[in-house]
Amino acid sequence: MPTNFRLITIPVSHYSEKARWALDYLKVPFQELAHMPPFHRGATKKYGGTSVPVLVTATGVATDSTDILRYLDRLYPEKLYPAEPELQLLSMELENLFNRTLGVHTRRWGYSYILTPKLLYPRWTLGVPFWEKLLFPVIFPKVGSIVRQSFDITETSAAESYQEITGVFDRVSHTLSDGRKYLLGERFSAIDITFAALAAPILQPPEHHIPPPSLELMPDRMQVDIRNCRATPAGEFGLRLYRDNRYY
Ligand SMILES: N[C@@H](CCC(=O)N[C@@H](CS)C(=O)NCC(=O)O)C(=O)O
Repeated sequence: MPTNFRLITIPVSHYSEKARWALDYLKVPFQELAHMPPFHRGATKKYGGTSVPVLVTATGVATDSTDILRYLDRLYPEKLYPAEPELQLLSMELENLFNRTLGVHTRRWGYSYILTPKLLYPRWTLGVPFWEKLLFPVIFPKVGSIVRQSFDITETSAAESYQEITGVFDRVSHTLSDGRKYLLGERFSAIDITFAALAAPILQPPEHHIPPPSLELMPDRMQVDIRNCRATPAGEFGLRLYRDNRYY
């Protein structure tokens, strides 16, 4: 069994949270190496990664959150992915939908509201080296504008991304409408982790490792979107997963 697991993250990154959750769930001891943008680039580059999370072990490196979950699934007896052929299709369809649509749009929606030094500081600096923290005020103007550009943050981006998010939530609510406990049936899986971790920016679960501020401190429209998403069956499900299945 490889030892010395290290997970390179950006504290607020929900794809990092997906990998962190899988490691915690499997009770794998690991060291988190959190970095503030753009310093994550230096940390990931030497392992061939361009984004976070990156998992480094004594025997290998995984530079994508889904690759990390698949790697852990191969390594440990407790299974994250279903073995049943009849579940493979739904598993793949939902995983792709969450990775490619939900994660992309919860991030764009979130950054549309929180791209201010005050709101971003705790989300980018929790657990990072102290000298990165010190540099936050210096790098924020430049990195903030790169984030604005690369995620296409505009006057209308929050509303556009909210539409995409509600489309995914509808799909999840529909899947759960037959009374199943988890997305693939009665057993908790990587697909549940992927949904809840990537939905976390718009659900703001109290159990998240970055404790959410009270809703009243958030911009008004952001509060409305969070309350609306929380009230859906998919939203209640994501919050329940954090309450019942997010072990630290
Ligand atoms: N497909 C990747 C996506 C990861 C991703 O988008 N990570 C973002 C943080 S949430 C990131 O590293 N952004 C900074 C960058 O790309 O330099 C995965 O699932 O690991």
